[in-house]
This record gives sequence, structure tokens and C-alpha cells, in this order.
Amino acid sequence: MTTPALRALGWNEFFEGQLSEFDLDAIVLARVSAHHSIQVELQGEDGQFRLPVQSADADGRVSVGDWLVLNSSGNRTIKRLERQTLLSRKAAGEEAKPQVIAANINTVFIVSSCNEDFNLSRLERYLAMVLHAGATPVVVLTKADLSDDPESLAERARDLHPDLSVVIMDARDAGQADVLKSWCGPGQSVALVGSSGVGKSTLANALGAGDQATGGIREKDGKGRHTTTSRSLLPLPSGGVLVDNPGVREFQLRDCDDGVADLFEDVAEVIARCKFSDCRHEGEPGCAVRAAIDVGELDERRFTNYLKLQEEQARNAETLAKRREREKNKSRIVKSAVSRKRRHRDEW
Ligand SMILES: Nc1nc2c(ncn2[C@@H]2O[C@H](COP(=O)(O)OP(=O)(O)OP(=O)(O)O)[C@@H](O)[C@H]2O)c(=O)[nH]1
Ligand SMILES: [Mg+2]
Ligand SMILES: [Zn+2]
Repeated sequence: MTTPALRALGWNEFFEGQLSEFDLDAIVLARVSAHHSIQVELQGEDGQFRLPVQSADADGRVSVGDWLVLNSSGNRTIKRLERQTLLSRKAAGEEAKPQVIAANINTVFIVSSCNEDFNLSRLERYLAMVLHAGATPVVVLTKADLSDDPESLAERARDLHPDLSVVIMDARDAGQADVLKSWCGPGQSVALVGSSGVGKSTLANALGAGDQATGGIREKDGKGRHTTTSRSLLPLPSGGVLVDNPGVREFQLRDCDDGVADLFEDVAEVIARCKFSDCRHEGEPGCAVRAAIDVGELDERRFTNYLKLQEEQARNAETLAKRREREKNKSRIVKSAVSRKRRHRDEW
């Protein structure tokens, strides 16, 4: 089934290995390039085609980047293939449901601008998500032309993870975007993530992904206008495919324990040196965290963000039932603490 056209779309041995149950003459393979409310756009060997959602994604489990096995007429999904990587976050709203950003992505360009958007804790949040997905993160700092010292921002970003690639550029300049081409070669799938207005679509255009709409930014706070409203898989002249995404204002991690552990390995090593295994790092004797912060070995911001992201991803990984159970227990504990206090008061 491995044809150059499928390879160009990202088909590889991982997906090929999942076809043993099928009669290869009776199936059509396609990759999801866009998912709208009534139609799904697909890319196959013979180019682009569309199917109604109820034919392509009857049970709502299909996302941009997925590989589908269709029937011989190519008009109904038989199976969604297992994903090689999965980029997801907590969906907006109360319930901690996952929202898929894209499936089967090799490299994620985490885009931030060198002006108001630059924020190390936000970059760490993206990095944990990307590392957890199993994709390679690359931090792209845009709007270098608007910053006095973009190189110092890049240095700070490089410190977030060993071997992290960080590039700075004016995203409007296709020549400068050339440094990203090594991640965008044949068979490679790349996704762009980041806040609205940082230049994701500008970068997509610089990489040759057609003519994506780009928008202005608000004068008063430098924020974007949410110009891109849906995600789509776009072919690149360098041979790979690119998923441009709508900008997000803020997002939460969900079930990213491996990503957080990978990103904050240095922090975990310091914590392991604390004298007490249940150290709260709040001034206990023998606390290695406090000592490391005091001598400048550990950045307090990074430590605090580690605790925050660790707690957030675990909370959002809980099922609704589990969360209700925990909240019930919490209110039971509060109630019993209150009654203990009352009893205590009565005794006085
Ligand atoms: N000076 C400068 N302007 C840039 C650069 N990159 C993007 N811009 C401008 O920033 C504005 C927003 O860019 P977009 O590419 O639409 O941003 P986006 O990240 O796709 O935004 P959403 O689609 O809303 O998520 C546009 O006016 C771009 O021309 C850059 O490197 N330098
Ligand atoms: Mg955009
Ligand atoms: Zn400690």
C-alpha cells in the first residue's frame, strides 16, 4: 500500500503494520485534513475528497491528522488507525474532557512572539503537552524584528529543556523560515500551536502552505483577533504537511504526567534530595528545593510552575465520577473538621 502519494501525506511503517486484518484490494486509505460540523475533508492517493461526517466519523473519534481505512468505494470509514502521536489538551468548560488538537504529528512548532506573548511558564505548558504527545517540540520566537534583544529570550527558552531547539525570526520573511525546513521534509507532519496573533499563519505562508489568512493585532494589548478559526492539514513544498491551528487564549493540560515528568526531570531530581520524603518544601529542615532556590540552582518560577502543571494535569485526568467522589470526600473532610472544631470549642 506504500505509494509515494501516501508517503508524502505521512504514511509510514507504523500505519502499514496495522493493515494485516484487511484485504488490501478492498480498502482505500485516506488522511483527515479538516473536520467540519457536517463534512470531513480527506486526502488520499488521488487527491482531496469530502465525506459527510456520519460516513467518515460516525462515532466522533476522528480528528485532523488521523489515518482512516475506508471501504472499497472510499465512501465510508471502516477503521480509524491507531495513532502514532496524539496532541490533546483539556477541552474548554467544566468537564475535563480531552480535545484533540491533531493526530500523528512528528514535530510541533510552539510559536510565541518576542513581545507581550513571551512567557516561560506558558512555554513550559506547551512543552509538557508536546512531549507527552510523543512529538518533537521546536520553540519558534516570532516578531524578532520588534524586540531589542531577541537572543536573550531565546537563551531563556533554551534553558527549559535539554536539546530544545529554539529559533528566532521575522515570520513574514520566507528566507528566515528556511531554518525550519529540516523538520518539514517528505513524510513529516508538523503542527503550529500558540496564542492568537503570534504569527502561526504568517509562518505557514512563509513555509509555502498556500495563502492562509493572517490578521492584525489589537494595539492596546498586542493580542490577536482569532483569525484562523479551524485547523487543516496543508501540503508543504518541502515535502511534509502542516497543520495550522486557531490560536488559544489559554488552555489546561489534561493527563500529561509523562510530559511533565520529562520536562521537569531536573526539578524532580532536586526534590528527591529533600531529607523527608513528604517534604512540602515550605521551610522544613533538609529541604533541597529551598537550598537549590537560595543558591540559584533552581528557578523559583520553574518550581512553582512544575507544582501547578503537575496538579492541573492530574485533576483534569480524572473522570467526572472520580472528581465528584473526591469533592464529596473533600466536603466530608471539611465537615468533619468543622465538627471537630465545634467539639473542640464546646470543650472550652
Ligand atoms: N513585525 C512582525 N509581524 C508579524 C510577524 N509574524 C506575524 N506578524 C503579524 O502579526 C499579525 C498576526 O499574525 P497571524 O499569522 O495572523 O497570527 P496567528 O498566530 O495565525 O493568529 P490566529 O490565527 O488568530 O491564531 C499579522 O498582522 C502578521 O503580519 C513577525 O515576525 N514580525
Ligand atoms: Mg492564524
Ligand atoms: Zn523539600
